[in-house]
Amino acid sequence: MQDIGKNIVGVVLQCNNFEVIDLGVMVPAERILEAAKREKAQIIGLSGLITPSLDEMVHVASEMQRLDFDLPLLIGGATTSPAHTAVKIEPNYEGPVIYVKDASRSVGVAQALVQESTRGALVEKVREENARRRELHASKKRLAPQVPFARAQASRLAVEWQGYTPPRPGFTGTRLIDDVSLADLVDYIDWMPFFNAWEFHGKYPDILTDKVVGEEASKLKHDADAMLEQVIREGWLAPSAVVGFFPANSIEHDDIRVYADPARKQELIRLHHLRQQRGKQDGQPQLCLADYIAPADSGIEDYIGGFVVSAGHGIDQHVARFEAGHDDYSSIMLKALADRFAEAFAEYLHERVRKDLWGYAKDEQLNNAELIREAYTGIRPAPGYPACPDHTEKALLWQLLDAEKATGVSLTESFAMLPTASVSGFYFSHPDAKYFSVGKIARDQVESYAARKGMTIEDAARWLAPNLGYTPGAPRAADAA
Ligand code: B12
Repeated sequence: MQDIGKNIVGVVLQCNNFEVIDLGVMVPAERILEAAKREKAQIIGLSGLITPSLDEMVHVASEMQRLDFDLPLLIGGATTSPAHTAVKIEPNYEGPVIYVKDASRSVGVAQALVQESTRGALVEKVREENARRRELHASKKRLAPQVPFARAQASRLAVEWQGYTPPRPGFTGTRLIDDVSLADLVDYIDWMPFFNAWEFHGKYPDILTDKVVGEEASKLKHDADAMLEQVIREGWLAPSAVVGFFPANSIEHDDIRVYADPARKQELIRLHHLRQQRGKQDGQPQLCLADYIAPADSGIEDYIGGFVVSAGHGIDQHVARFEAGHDDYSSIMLKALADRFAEAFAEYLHERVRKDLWGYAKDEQLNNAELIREAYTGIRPAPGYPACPDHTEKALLWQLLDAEKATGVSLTESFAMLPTASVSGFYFSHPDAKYFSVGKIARDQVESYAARKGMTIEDAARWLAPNLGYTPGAPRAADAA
């Protein structure tokens, strides 16, 4: 698995005379700590792209404590945060635990840590900051009242179902999408995240003419275009995708029953969703994705879709080639392009779904900028994103689409997808469907969710950790009300 953030930090540190030993991704704590001892490391760094890695970081910290390590532990990556580092990781390890926001800052931090004269002051400062964050965190929870789950369900989105006929997809079941080439996807690329990966911030294409960084950004784009052209010409990456549509209805407000048969007699799979519980102004609904699917008792025949796309097949051999030649720039460039192709594929396929495969927006005419602005009907939320933050639902999506067999994309134990340059999600067609963030949820919803999923409450709380509006294990009376 290729995590660009981690690669970039490695390269930046190497450029500043640090020797970096990159152990790869999803490396068990045991191997990390063995390697640190063997190589006489001065610092251990962990990178986390999706939420399940956050838990693993806590585990690594506890193991460092158990095995009497005293090395500094650096924490970085897209889902990590100063708060998580201070509240969840540091309490498990007496050595220094330091959150580093981006690659450029990692150099100053690493330099300060390896020098006796500066180490003490930095460690002291970070300890104080972490303690302050923990205090802030503890006080904040009491300021975030949540609506009881039953009340949140009662104030769900009031969709006018009577008189509404959900669009019927062009087919039900799954379909392999094997007629798409990389060249078809180029126009769907959103370039801004590509520039973000290289630490350029602003808007695309304005960034190319920016007074300060324009020249550098243009050079980067020029190199990207050259590699893009070669990747397409020589077929370095093999796109693969599967899409499926199924008869479905929401049940008990928050779950979605997917039927095995058009007569809707037999349940194939039940998908579970989470509902917003934050207090809102009168009349504002507490949203849940299941609100966008007609309830079973309405008698209305609704549908849900799902997809998995990947642009990562074939990448490993080229990355290995670049790495063997110590060409980190090309290696990171290729990974960044593969990620762009994966996102572009998701965008392309969604358009094809709207216009043809599901076919509810046959006359839609949107350009790339409008696509990026999501000015279309219906949504494609991805498990792990804010509207459906539970990564474990990917297991059900995979089952529904027989996704591994169809696309070669597999799920790791922590529900990361391999190859990395892959995106998966659900399709909702209802015109009211919007992206939203579930945000913090209360204990009553986690209990209900665990029961609905057949999980223990502890397991559900662990997977939903970033969304918990209470401290698991603390007395119920301490929950915000
Ligand atoms: C690009 C991107 C992707 C790419 C892949 C990225 C990759 N290869 O690394 C693609 C399109 C494939 C993708 C897919 C998915 N993504 Co995504 N993705 C992003 C996005 C937009 C940017 C991440 C990125 O590459 N940034 C650029 C790099 C350079 O930055 P970085 O990782 O933060 O690293 C920097 C620093 O953090 C730091 N750093 C990093 N590591 C370390 C380590 C140390 C020791 C130090 C000191 C510093 C450090 O230095 C780096 C350089 O400055 C983020 C949102 C965001 N804005 O962060 C979502 C995000 C990471 N994705 C997310 C999700 C959910 C997914 C999917 C699960 C969605 C899905 N169901 O399909 C999949 C998972 C893919 C998989 N293989 O499992 C969520 C994760 C949230 C969560 N709760 O888990 C995010 C945060 C979006 C969101 N707001 O919800 N994604």
